[in-house]
Parts: sequence; structure tokens; C-alpha cells
Amino acid sequence: MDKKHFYITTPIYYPSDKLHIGHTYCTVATDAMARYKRLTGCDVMFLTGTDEHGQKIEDKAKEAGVTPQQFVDNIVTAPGGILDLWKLMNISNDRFIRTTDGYHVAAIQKIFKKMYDNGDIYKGTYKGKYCKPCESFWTESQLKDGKCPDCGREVQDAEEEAYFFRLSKYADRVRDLLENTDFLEPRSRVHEMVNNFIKPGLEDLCVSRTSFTWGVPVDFDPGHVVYVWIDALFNYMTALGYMNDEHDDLDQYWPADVHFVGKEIVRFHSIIWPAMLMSMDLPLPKKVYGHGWLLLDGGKMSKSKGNVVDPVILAGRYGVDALRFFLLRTFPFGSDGNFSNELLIQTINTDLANDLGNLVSRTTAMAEKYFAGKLPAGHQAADLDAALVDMVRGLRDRYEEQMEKFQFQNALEEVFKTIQRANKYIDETGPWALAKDMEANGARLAAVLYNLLETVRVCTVLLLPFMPDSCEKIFEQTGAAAEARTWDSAARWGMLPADVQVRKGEALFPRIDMAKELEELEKAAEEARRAALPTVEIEPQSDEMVDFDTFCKSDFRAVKVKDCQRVKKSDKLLRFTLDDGTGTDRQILSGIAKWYQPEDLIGRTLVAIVNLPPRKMMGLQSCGMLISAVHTERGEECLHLIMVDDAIPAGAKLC
Ligand code: ME8
Repeated sequence: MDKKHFYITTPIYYPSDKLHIGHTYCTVATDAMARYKRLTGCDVMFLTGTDEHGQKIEDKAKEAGVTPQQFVDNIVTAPGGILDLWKLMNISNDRFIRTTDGYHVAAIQKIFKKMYDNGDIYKGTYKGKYCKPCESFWTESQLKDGKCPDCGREVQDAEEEAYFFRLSKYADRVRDLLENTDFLEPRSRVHEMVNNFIKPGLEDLCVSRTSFTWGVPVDFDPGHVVYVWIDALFNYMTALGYMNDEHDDLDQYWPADVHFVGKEIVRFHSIIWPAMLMSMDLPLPKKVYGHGWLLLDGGKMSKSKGNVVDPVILAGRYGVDALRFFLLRTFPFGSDGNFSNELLIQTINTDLANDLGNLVSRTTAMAEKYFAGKLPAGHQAADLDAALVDMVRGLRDRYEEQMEKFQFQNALEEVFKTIQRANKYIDETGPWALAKDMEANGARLAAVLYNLLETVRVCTVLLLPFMPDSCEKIFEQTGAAAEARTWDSAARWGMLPADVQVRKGEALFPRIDMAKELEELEKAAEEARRAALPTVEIEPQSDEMVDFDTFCKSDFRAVKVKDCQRVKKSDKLLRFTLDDGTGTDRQILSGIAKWYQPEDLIGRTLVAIVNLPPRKMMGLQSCGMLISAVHTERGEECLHLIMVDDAIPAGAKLC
């Protein structure tokens, strides 16, 4: 029988900055879903990619002094770029599309022309508001307090000759799709779309621009480039070969089973995307799922706010699997969730170190200790085992029900309830007590360990989509062969041979010392913040002119340091005794204790202005001021006393 096809996509990401944990969240979720579907036996197509056109990229490239193509290459394909991030996160995408790929560009031109030919794209004048960072057009009525309703930033007036898509024509069909089918989930997003966008009246959509050039050119009207969202949305089909010969999988995989998208782009996917497909007479995707955002301190992460969390750092510290697991275990996929380091560490400690890690290590350690790693055959079940065994037998179905609804958190909850039950079973059966009399209890002890190994096996199969590498290690340790790692096997009890061979390995998820780790993270974040600061900052030069005669009145002299001491009760002041060439010592107080040790300055020749009126500091007289150079380095003030050649005699005038 042919395998069931399953086509799943992430949004294609803007390569305008490094991706953060929020982007990683969606891709990890899609990856878990793709792996789950493969596990269940589907023929999966998992697509991700990058959305590389638009004014924002053009502007950023200009700022960086490179071409837009160089700019995006640098973020997508260069070392440390998006492709590397997905490799690091163990993302199993089958295809990666870049909207600058030649086949995609040519296909978009054909698509645009087709909608123009069928009358759904027409030429007019665009007057309205444009949000540059979001690359979105808005009507006055859609703005929130006069600002972009998506990101809250200022919008600009825009007026130009442009092409329009007859979105209004499809308003009723789209509304019907949203209200009367399961096309868009979660359901709360349907009300949002209908109330905010459809009920106020869908206006035709401006779908070309002439104010920048970094986009797909409208081939029949030079000067126009295709609106980035048309270019972007059709990626889901061009990547399968729609209107191009690069690929040839449209028949197998279109319509898509699900597009996973963040909530702010649900509007594009659930209104504009189906309307364009209707215009082209193409089948609609089966589902759009709008997931929530990962928030930091209650707000959306963004590079411009400087509050992004770097997945590479977290994966480096805790391991890729722990990070993947945390993202899907902690936050309900359809709602927003607040990211914090505490939560991450707590999840790793509780679920992975305590529950799963302990279960695996205790079970394998006991199998090694009591049976040298190989259970004897012929062990027997007891009544006490039924509660655990029944729970494991029904686990796959309960998990599947949640996975089919994209409720990763609930699916994992089912697995972890079972893991916790198994840990309790260890306490209930007391293997260490049984081991005291192996002759009498050896068979029973083997049965207990077998039940634990079977529980671990089934849970591990179900954790495969979330933590692929760690699960392989658990299979190795617990002696699960290939046929005991399958989806089918997860619904069956007793897939391990009775005399299973166990090999205890290293602890999979070491416990993290929360307080110490938080402190280190804080330090690392502070270092990263500092590293991001400009290396050297110097004060801008003054515009205010000083007349020559006034300047000449300032009397700068070379002075030699005869003595230098800290001023008692002051962290800042040093007291200098100086030879200024007059034969009488001069005393100057200077607030430079942070930068110099007094003894290092004795004997040096410095520069002082000597005709400032004397002033008192900490009860001591200061007659003049030492001259220093100051600048800021990584946010910190730096000071260097001006020191001159010691051959210059004390009192020499500087002019
Ligand atoms: O929107 N939490 O690209 P994008 C969760 N190019 N998800 C987040 C997030 C966060 N803190 N921050 C961003 C685009 N995302 C378009 C898509 S598709 C045809 C074109 C999600 O790089 C965001 O919600 O700005 C979106 O789904 C995805 O990252 C890509 O965002």
C-alpha cells in the first residue's frame, strides 16, 4: 500500500538578522511533527526556507555596504547562518527554499501574470500607510492608535502607481472557509480574523511596489516588483514544482496538510493565501495553525529591543535535545509563553534529570548490578504490575490523540505521567529488598526490571520526535533493537526479549545547579551585552568656538610628580605634590584613583593647567588640574593621564 503523504511547512524566515529562540520554537515544533508523522509511517515532506526579498533587506544591505544578495547569503548560507542553526538543532527538513532561487523567481512572475490575465490583478494608485519593518500595507482604519497594528511602530504615508489583487472579491468565500471549516486553528484565531479583518470589509490588496528594486520584477511592467507576501506565500507550492521544472512533487504533496505559522502572520495565511489560491483555481491547504509567541519579560523578543535569546548559546550549554524538549514541553503551542532561564533549568532538572534520567539510570544500573546486564528468561508478572502495564499499553493512543491536535505539551504530559508512574513502581516493588534473597526473589526482580525496561522503551519511542539523539542512546542502553523502536511496537507490550541485554551508559541529563547556573548565565549575558557595545566611543567635538585670546589665557605647564597619595576616605581622589618649576611645591587633587596606583606616578612628567582658581576637596586645597585623555570602551569610561617626555623640565610652558 502507498504511504500516506504528509506535507508540513514552517514560515520562511526573513534573513534580516540572526534568528533567535522564537524562530527556533516554530521550526522545532514543525520538526517534531514531521518526525512524528514519519514515525507513524507517513511519507513526509517538510519544507522550510528563507524569505529574502523586500525593502527591509535592501535597506539593511545598503547600510552594511554590500549587495542585497551578499547580505542574505551572509545570514543564510555563511558559517553560523540559518542553515547551520537548523543543522545544530537537528532539524530534519526535506527541502529548503530561498525566494531568491531562480526557479522560484521565474514561477512568481508566471503566477503574477496569470492573476493579471484572469483579471484578479489590476493597475491602480496606492494611497495608504506602510509599515516598513513588517512590509505591510494598512488602511487608516486598520491602524492601532495610528501605528502598525502588528508591531506598534510608526507607519508612513505611501502613494504610488501599483497593481492590486481583488481580495474583496473573495471575502465571502474566505469567511465561509474560516467560519465553517477547520481550516484555521486554534479556533480563537478565527474570531480574530473575522472580527478584525473580514467584518470591517476586505479591501483589495496592493501587490506591487516601485519604490525599491530588491524583489521579483513584474516582467510585463518594468519598475514594479511583486509584493513580498505574494512572493513569499507561493513558496509553499513553487518548492514542490508549481510553475517550474526544478521539482516535481506537487501531485504527491499538494494541498499541504498544515502550515505552522506565528500568530502575527495568520492574517496572510488564512485570508490572503486562500484568496490567491481561489483566484488561481488551486486546492487550498488543509490547515493553518497559528502558534503563540515566546515572550521575554512579557514582551515580544526582537533584535531592535535588544531582548533576544540565542538558541546557539542555550544548545551549547544544555544540549540540543534538552532545548528542543523544553520548548515543546513547557509552552502550549497555541498560546504565548514566557521564556526564562529558570524555567528552562527547572524543566531540565525535573523532567529530564529527575524523572526520565533517573528512571533510565536506576533501571539499567539495577540490571547490571543484579544480573550483570542480562535478565534471565522465565520471570513472572504479579498483580502489582497491572497498573503500570495498563498505563503503558494505552499510552500511544493517548499521545497520538494529542499529537494529531498539535498539542505537544499534552502529548509529553502523557509520556511523563507514565515515567513518573514507573518511578513510583520502583518504590512500590522495592528491587533492592528483593535482591537481598536472589534465590527466592530473583525471578520477581527480573520481572520488575523487565517491566521498567518496557516502560522506558515505549516512552522512548514516543519521545523520538522531540529528542532524537538522546532516545537513540536510551535504546542502546536498554537493549531495544530496531523492531522495538517503531510506532507499532509502541502499542505493544513485551517487544523486548525476556533475556534483554542492558548496558548502563553515562547520565543522559546531568542535574544543573540552578543558582550557580543562573549566575553564570547572567555573567555571560552581561559579557555578550558588553561585546555588543561599540568598542571605543569618543565624545563628539564641540561646536562652540573659544576666542584665541581666551584660549591663550590657559596656562599649561609640565609638572613632575614628587609625591602621590590616596586621599583618606575617598575612593576617587589622589593627592599630588608637584614640582611646577617655581621652587614651591604645588598640590593638585585629581579624581583618578580608579585608574592609577599612586606609586606608579611618582617621578612622571605630567601636564597641568595651573591658573585655575584653587578649590577645596575633602578639606584639601587643589591648585590646578591635571590633563587627561578620556574615552568610553565597551560602555566603560577610560582615562589616561597625559605624560610627556621626562627630558622636559618642570615648569616648561605648553603652547
Ligand atoms: O514573518 N515566538 O518571517 P519572520 C514565536 N517571512 N515565534 C516567533 C517569535 C517568537 N518570539 N518571533 C518570530 C516572516 N516568530 C515571513 C514569513 S511565510 C510565507 C513568510 C515566528 O522571520 C513568527 O511568528 O519575521 C513567524 O511565524 C516566524 O517566526 C518567521 O518570522
